[in-house]
Amino acid sequence: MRITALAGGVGGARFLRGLLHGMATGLVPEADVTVIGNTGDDIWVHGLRVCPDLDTVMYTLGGGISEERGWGREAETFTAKDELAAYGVEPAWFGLGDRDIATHLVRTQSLNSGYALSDVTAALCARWQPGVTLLPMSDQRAETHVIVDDPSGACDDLGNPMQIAIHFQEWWIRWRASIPAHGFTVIGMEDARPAPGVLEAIESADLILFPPSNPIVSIGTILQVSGVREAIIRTAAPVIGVSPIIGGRPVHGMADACLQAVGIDTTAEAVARNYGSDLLDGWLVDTSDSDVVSKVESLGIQCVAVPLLMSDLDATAAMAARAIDLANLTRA
Ligand code: FO1
Repeated sequence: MRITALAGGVGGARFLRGLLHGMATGLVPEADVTVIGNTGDDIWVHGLRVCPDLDTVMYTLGGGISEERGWGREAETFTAKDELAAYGVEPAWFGLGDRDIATHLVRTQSLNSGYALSDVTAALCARWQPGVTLLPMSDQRAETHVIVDDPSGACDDLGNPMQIAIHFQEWWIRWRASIPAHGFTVIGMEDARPAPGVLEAIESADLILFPPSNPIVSIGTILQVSGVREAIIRTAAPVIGVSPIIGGRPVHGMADACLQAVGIDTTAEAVARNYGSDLLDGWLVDTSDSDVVSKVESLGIQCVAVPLLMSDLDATAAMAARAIDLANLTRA
């Protein structure tokens, strides 16, 4: 069986770890898994190319992730970051870990030598052996920016706050998504093409999964890459999503801030509606949201309420098993 998953950072990576655990324990049938990773979060920092969502998937599945943070390396130190701050070098707000720097050095040198991001990602994965084929959504640079009121308080001559675009990482890390976002724009998306293997992974899949990643800035960004949404709509394979919202709250990260920015309610139903029945065949919601099952089904998306808290590997594997059950149901 071939499974293709679109994934962002922490939530998506942890779900995929559960999926692989389910395969290892027989709870889930064996499958070749391809992950299409979001690269909209990527950023140049101190001359290094950082790919947060690709690295989070690679480290989480490869056993190098910091469980405490959900990103970056375990047993990490931040000596270089402190030294940079001592020089007054910006951005001081970006947490560049000493071990993590090795990944960015290898990536940056390879990119500067002319290798494509997809080649570099494959080379990095040769070390980490994540157990999946990890593809960037695109080899072209496409970086999510957030439209915010200028944090300096600058206003136009009518007294309205000036709006500026800041890099997603600055909004996410420096401001903790606390300054209201008026929207997102992925700079470079117009020239971004699916990376080699991306469309093939969608077209050859027996099952397509949307893990509980951020539906706007992670999976939503991947869907903006030309041809990706159309390929998913065209495929005969079931497309099953897992709600990242439980009981009106995001499980990881600050998806609520992203949903509010684009005028989508922070509910399991609203996220399913936003994806739409042209994309989704099935949608898993948490048992605490079982009241939305009929509303989601009225959208033409089959819906099941199951425990969605990824409290441990077995619980997450059980979620993956229910996603596969739902896929079989939608095939019927
Ligand atoms: N997230 C933070 O909240 N603070 C950080 O300083 C930070 C640094 C960082 C460095 C490398 C990396 O791969 C991820 C990092 N993240 C940090 C997480 C990252 O901002 C988010 O995980 C994704 O961009 C959103 O999924």
